[in-house]
Amino acid sequence: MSFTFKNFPAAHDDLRVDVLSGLAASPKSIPPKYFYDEQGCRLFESICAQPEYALSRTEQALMAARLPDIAAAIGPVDCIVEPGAGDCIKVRRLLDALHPANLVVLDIASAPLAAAAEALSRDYPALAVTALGMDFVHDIEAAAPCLPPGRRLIYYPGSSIGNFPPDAATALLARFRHLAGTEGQLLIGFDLKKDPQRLHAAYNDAAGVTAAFNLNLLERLNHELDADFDPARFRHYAFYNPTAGRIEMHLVSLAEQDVNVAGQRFHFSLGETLHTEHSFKFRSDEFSAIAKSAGWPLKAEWEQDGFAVQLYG
Ligand code: AVI
Repeated sequence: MSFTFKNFPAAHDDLRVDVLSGLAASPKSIPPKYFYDEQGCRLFESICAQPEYALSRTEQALMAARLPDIAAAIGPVDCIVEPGAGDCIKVRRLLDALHPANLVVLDIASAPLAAAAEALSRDYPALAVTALGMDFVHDIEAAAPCLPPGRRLIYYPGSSIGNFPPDAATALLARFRHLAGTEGQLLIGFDLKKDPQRLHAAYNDAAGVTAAFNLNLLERLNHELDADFDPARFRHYAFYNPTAGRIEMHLVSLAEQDVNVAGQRFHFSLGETLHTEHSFKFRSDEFSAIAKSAGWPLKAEWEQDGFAVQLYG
């Protein structure tokens, strides 16, 4: 068993700077990556178990059903690289099918990543596992020296790409292209455009878990930035914007109110929204055009019940 962990201090992940500038902007916004404190990670897991939010279940069902085809299309690989690997569970299916010699997992939440990757390395004694705690969106170049030579597969499941605006998504895919090297491939999962009612329900589950996930951001700011948000004076507001092809999540102010954050005061008008997330949905041809502009030619694709997995390289 071989396990290596390296932590890269997050130069671009300053909660205080991002939140203060987002609250000073008009309209107000906070980047969605800040949802994922410990409680946010727990709530996201719970979202994935809600009947209305089929995205993760559908992707895993597709991967299970089509794994032999997917593995055959990928062919032999020496190294799987998973940015945003989190609990390192999804990649196990690919390890079992592809038997690479190396796995490199990256995540900004370095402590949980290290624990999950070390546990995984115990279950795969022949695999060399490297865990890199880093903000891969900005600092992915730092991962390059940690990758072994040979055929690399970048694995980016879960429709995480949908949480980036189109320009940022293209830029991230281009960085993946560079990291993968000349023989590299990309296996990516994303949510497809579908009946807006289904999309609306997925982000407005009856049990209120997505609402709790959204409002937890305010609790996080109260704890970590000495803020005084009253979550009862904000409401979760998520809807599908068909023109932009995305779910928009906001927190709506239910009152005229002032809030203090890290020693600065911000005014919210009644009905004003704090924008917290975009979740873009794609047609498969739309997505392959974006990937192509980032240097990735499409090799194969699979679809199931409103979700797509595409292979590039
Ligand atoms: C992580 N990401 C793909 C989720 C999504 O669907 O955009 C985050 C999420 N937000 C609300 N529910 C789930």
